[in-house]
Amino acid sequence: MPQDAALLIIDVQRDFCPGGSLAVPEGDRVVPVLNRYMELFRSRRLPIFASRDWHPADTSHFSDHGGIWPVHCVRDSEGARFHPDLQLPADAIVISKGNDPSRDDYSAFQGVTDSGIPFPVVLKERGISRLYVSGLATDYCVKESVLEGIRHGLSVTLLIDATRGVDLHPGDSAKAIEEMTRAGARTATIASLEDLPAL
Ligand code: VGL
Ligand code: ZN
Repeated sequence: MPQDAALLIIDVQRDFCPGGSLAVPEGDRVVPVLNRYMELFRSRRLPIFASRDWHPADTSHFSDHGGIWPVHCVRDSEGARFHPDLQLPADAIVISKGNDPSRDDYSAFQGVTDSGIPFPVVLKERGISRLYVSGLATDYCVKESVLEGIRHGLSVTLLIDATRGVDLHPGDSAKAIEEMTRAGARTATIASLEDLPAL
């Protein structure tokens, strides 16, 4: 069975879910289906990465410092925690991004592991060439991560039943999906993957 695939779950954190400070409409709806994706990847012994937005309090990403967003996912805060129902396995690899106070860092490829290893380096070390991308938000971090993955030469599949968008402007998420597929991303759902003998 090929071992070059991995699951990437983007930013399924409290602040991006209903009740959070930058709530994505229906953001929490991705959680049950992501639990199924994680089960599937675990059963095939494929790695699971979970990125998190992890900002300092005084970043230019926030509107009180010149950016466009309300304060969200300040590192170590309650709002920055993963959704409580997301069943991340103990060996999931957490990727933190947005640490730099002068950059937005929408893409998980700008992130680092707990020991400071850049995400692209971890992918290379593990021989991962195919990424299955999911999470929040479709029109920002998911889109940027998918496009950057393709630029890095990876084969990227967007899990369309496990992503939701901000839609700051109506239609942004639909446009983002179009842009990702035009760039070469494939799409899949849990049913289509569960039916495959190997990912
Ligand atoms: C995100 C807006 C601001 C995301 C992060 O994770 O998509 N969106 N910061
Ligand atoms: Zn952010």
